[in-house]
Amino acid sequence: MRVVCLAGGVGGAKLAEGLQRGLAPGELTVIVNTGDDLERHSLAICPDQDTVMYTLAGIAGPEGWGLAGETWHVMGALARLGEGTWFHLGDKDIATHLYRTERLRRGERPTEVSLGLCRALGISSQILPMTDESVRTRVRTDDGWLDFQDYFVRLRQAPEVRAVEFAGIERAQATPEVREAFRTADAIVVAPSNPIVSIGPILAVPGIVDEIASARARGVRSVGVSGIVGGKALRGPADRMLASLGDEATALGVARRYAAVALLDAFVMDRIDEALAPTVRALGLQVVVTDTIMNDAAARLRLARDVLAAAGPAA
Ligand code: FO1
Repeated sequence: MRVVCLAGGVGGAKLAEGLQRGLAPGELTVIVNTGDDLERHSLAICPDQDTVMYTLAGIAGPEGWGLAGETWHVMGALARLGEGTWFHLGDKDIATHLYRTERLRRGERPTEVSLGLCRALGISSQILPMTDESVRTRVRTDDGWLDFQDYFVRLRQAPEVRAVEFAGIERAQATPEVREAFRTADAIVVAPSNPIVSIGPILAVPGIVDEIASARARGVRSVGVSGIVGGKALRGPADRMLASLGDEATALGVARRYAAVALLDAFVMDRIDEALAPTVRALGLQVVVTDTIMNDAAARLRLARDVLAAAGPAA
């Protein structure tokens, strides 16, 4: 069963890891958000791609991003030189950014670099950037526009978000690899990532929504998972962002966003939100109510199996 999973950072990576374990090697393709990408210390950094990559390789750090067993000597040395070190890059993680930056400078496409990293780390799944063109998520706060990582890491998501833009999106294109993944998919999964700044940029890449619509027209089922549980984001600022952008900060608010772009056949939400199920069903979605909190490897695999069951022909 070939599965295409759309994902952002930590939450998406956990479900992707469950899917990878529930599928045969090579059956999973993860399309990752690149709107969070940035350049720091002259290095090309792709946080969501790397979070998914390290998680699928079983080497992710304790916070879910970065690497396990890190040391921070380079950051310490940069701080002594007076450089800003608010974006923490571990010593081993820096090797990934050196590898990527070098290959991009030589003219490789971001997709080729990502596939090279997956091979080097022995990952059986493919991780594809949503596009090879540069797209940068920016958020408008009461103090003006901010680059995404300025808002997310440096300011710890404290400001209210009044608007979001994906700079460069109009010049972006779905890559041949992304198109091929949708054309050969048996199921599409939308991970429990932030619907606005993780899944939003992927859906905004010209061509991607059309590929999803074509896949669904040939009978491929598309299943989304809510990252809002009991009115709270499992991680990050999705709940506050939904509210400040005028949506309901619940699983229903997430379902409404996806229903507005006719993205899904089925929606998976937590047992705690069961009372919202009839309203979500009224949007035309099949609803699966289950445990969605992925605290350990067993929970990731269990949720992945529920999602795959909802995506299967018998659902
Ligand atoms: N998140 C943080 O909260 N603080 C950091 O210093 C930080 C550094 C970092 C370095 C490399 C990387 O791949 C990810 C990193 N992240 C960090 C996570 C990341 O920026 C966010 O979780 C995502 O962009 C949101 O999906």
